Amino acid sequence: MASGTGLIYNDQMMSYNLLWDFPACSIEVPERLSASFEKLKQYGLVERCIQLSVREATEEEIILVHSLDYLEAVKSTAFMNVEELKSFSYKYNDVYFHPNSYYCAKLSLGATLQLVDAIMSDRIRNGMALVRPPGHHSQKSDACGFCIFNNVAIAAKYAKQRYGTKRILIVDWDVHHGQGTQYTFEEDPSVLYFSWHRYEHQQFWPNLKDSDYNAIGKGSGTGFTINIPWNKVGMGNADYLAAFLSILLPVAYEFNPELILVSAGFDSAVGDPEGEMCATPECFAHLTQLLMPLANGKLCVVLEGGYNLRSLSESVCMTVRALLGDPMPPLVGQMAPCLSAVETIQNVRAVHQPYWKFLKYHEGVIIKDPSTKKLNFAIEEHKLESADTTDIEKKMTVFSMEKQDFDEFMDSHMKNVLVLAPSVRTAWAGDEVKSAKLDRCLKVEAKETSMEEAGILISGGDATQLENKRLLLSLGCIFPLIDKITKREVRNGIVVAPTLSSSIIAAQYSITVGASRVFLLLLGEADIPTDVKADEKILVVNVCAKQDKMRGNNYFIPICWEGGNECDGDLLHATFEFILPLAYGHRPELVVLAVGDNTGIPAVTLAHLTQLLQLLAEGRILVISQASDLVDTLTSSLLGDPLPTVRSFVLNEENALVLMKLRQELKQHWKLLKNSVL
Ligand code: Q9C
Ligand code: ZN
Repeated sequence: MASGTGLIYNDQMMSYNLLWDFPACSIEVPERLSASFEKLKQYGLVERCIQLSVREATEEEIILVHSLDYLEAVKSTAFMNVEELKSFSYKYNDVYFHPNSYYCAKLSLGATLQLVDAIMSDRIRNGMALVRPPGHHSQKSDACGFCIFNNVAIAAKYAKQRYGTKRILIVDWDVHHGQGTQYTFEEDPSVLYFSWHRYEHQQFWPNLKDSDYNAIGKGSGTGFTINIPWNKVGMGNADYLAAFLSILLPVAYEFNPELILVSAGFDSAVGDPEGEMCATPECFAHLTQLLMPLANGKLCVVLEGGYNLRSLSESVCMTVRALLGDPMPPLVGQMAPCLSAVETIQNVRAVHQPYWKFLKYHEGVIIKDPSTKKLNFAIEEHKLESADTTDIEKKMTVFSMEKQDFDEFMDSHMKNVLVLAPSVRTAWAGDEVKSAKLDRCLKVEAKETSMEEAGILISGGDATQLENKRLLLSLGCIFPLIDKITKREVRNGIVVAPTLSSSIIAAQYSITVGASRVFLLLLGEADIPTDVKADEKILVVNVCAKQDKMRGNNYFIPICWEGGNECDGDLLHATFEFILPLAYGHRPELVVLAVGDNTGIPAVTLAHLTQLLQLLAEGRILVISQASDLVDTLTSSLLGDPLPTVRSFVLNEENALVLMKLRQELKQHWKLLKNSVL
């Protein structure tokens, strides 16, 4: 089992810079690297990573993507004077050359390949390469947009060639469209390219039609290019999260990559002069951890853009924290994507409908005339999300901030989102269960619980079930675990309990000991008392077999599989389309996951669900399993081990329709459920 996070940095990649006045390129400075590395040191993150060394890429590696002529041309820049460099640079679009550019471009690519090697040979689990020049705009015979060699595209070809990697996912969260990467793989179904980018209906650089939502790949690669064009600035945490949950993650699970490469540009973060977006640094930590369950955790993060040094360095640190498996701070801001983002998401889902199973049951049609093209755009938008006006106003002020004010804003923001990891990751309590995984966990002593103590927590419930001694025994295990989790002595916990009703009492108990909001996800049959259903502090989602369960309010949500026996993909589908959007919207301080013993859900799927739920509530989750044979799998997931992949992704049509209907009913209240304007 591969463990550890690799980090590659070398200050030799700072040895080139812009030598003449060229405003379009003035933001790409050597300090981008040193600022990021200094911040990593400040936070003590460097010593927690495994440092890898850089090397120069070979010519053979460079020509995996680039032409020989282009390689020779770039090579010749090492001997040019400033005038020659200038005229060479102007042959391309927004890129500059320096006598050291060729050398640094070889180091930048070599560092990326070193990271791929370490991950593919299981020496580390994941890692980040802090490199410049960036790569994703460069094409077969062209430098472009500060990029000389396409690090990530070459890395994908290299992994295919050297390790026989069959499916590679490239996630390009840089605020610009990585057209170089798209062109490299547009006909290749073995490389799925996902990119979001500032687009503004082609008004934004590089102003290509190829960046729009309807550029989806060619030939046998059709459907394997996914573009998310943002048609306005100011996109934030909720917009990025919505794009991941409603498009990327379901597709990625269906694609089942063996390796994930991230073109990690942080010009998509708040304060960046190029992007003018609003996502805060911890958003990138969430994006990272949302990808970590895939590809056995083989995640290779490679720096691209990012031009606000403060925002860049904080975002780099958050990404590295996520790779290390640290608990995530909650995402700030209203968890509501804006109208323009929803329109984009609707269009992307509509054009990709024929290629991905999970989109088959999509109600959307393509919006030809989006709100951003209308004259009264601002008014229209505020109508749809009047609740968010303060949020939007806040966003607008960030754009106009002076540097000093921005740094103050960041100082206070980063203090607010600082999360300290408990020294123990996983605790358990109860009878001996045969699971080697529990050896790596803290055993917590059960304490005797009286009927009164437990009974107080159920008003109007069925008191006779409390006579069940076994329930009291399991509560004696559950309460101390919740105490330890809420006191931050341990991050998460697991217990085997004979009945799922203990999970309802667990949720109530955690409110009495101070949690403001709890998310209870119940997989299986359980009687839920009316007062719990009505309690807005406890969001209950109950995944159960077909039966007559009335919803009634926004805080008790039964997902009843009308289609009977659910298929492998149904729960995963529900997780992205439904469970995670609700959970992010609720902002719980504790998650309780209760797993019944006859759910029919494959253990692997449960492991993925358990890992994904750890993104909420700073990782505070209590898992209550009815079946002891699931303990091994669930504990492994709580410990943060890399997960086996989900092989099949079959959806039951009736069940998909159930989710669609529920989403329509609930999306006014839970706004992350919006993936179309209908
Ligand atoms: N307003 C990367 O982020 N255009 N490249 C600059 C100045 C070029 C960005 C225009 C932007 C290139 C890797
Ligand atoms: Zn960029």
